[in-house]
Amino acid sequence: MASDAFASRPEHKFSFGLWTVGNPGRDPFGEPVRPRLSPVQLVALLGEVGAWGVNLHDNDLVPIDATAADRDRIVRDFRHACRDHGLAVPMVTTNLFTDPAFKDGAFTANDPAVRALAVQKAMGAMDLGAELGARIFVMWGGREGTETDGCRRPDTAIQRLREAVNYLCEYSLDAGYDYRFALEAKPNEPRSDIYMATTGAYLGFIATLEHPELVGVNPEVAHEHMAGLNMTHAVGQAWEAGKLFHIDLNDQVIGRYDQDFRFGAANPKAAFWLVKFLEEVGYDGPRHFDAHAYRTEGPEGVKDFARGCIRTYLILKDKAARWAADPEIRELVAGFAGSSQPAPPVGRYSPAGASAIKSHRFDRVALGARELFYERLDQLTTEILLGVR
Ligand code: GCO
Ligand code: MN
Ligand code: MN
Repeated sequence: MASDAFASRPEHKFSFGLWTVGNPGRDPFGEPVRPRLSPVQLVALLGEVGAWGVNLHDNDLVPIDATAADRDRIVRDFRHACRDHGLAVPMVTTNLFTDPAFKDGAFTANDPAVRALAVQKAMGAMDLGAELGARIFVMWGGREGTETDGCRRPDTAIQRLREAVNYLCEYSLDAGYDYRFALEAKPNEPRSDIYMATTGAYLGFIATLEHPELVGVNPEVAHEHMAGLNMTHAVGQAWEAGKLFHIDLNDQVIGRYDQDFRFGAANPKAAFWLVKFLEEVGYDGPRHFDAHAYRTEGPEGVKDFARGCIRTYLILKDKAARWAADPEIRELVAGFAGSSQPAPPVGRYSPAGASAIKSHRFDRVALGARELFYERLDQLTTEILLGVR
């Protein structure tokens, strides 16, 4: 039965943030449209829709001004709820964007006291996550950016960011937390321009850290699409570098405001290539949905949204298996996979190999004349996605 075929199982590792299903539908033009659910209620909701994990910012769970006693009570209730509904807490993060103290950035802010506060808050979030069993710490620098570049030099910002990430890596080691840090890029919103606009920018930055082995990336579909980029290519580079520590699945029309749509809602074909890639390479980290329901929805619509994310992922996974098994597609792929004429391999450089390549006589005209049939391939893909194949 179709409903069973696309039911979520723990090994799929589908997770949601408290802030996603808990989003009350406020936007820059309008007030909340849904009642705010408590973390314990949200855990119950996630259990009901079949999620495996729940992620959180420190302040999604513990209010920024909570007393130590309040904190402990809230965390205890939350842990019990997670246990009762069978949910893991795979990832935590820290909110360094809501409080006015961070209006000029957190780790990159000009004021050293703000930078120290940000580090303090991040260490507190790491303590909280460790208590909940989280092993992944996401860092999204929502306020790490500018409206006017007169405020600081961009290289200074990067140096400050490096200092903070190095510091937090040391803290994780010192405390025995065993975190893997996943850095999340976004080109803009809420700042006009955010430093580290793309996943590729972070991959370059990671190589400059003191503990690059602890640090990877958290690519997000919507963030790459906001920049007009190809998410699957970004994920491919991260994967190939051994840096795909986490992933934020959602959707977004290219060129629009930060939409955070249900996974696959805007660009199902792009979502298909992404799922196909993740499944082919055997990515086994959390499949985290960082999205929220339309503002037209109430509590039931939020569940429709969450179930839709999961279902679309599993439908696309099924389509990817169909794609790989399709005889016509297999034949096309076999046709372009191999060499059309004898040629020395490139491989690793050697003087003998180089002279073999230099002296080889290629039939360049035949190479240019080779027909590839990608039109046919893409049409077959489209037909699989449209359900007629
Ligand atoms: C956004 C981001 C955030 C982060 C979250 C975890 O566009 O607001 O995607 O949702 O993923 O703060 O760090
Ligand atoms: Mn986002
Ligand atoms: Mn995100």
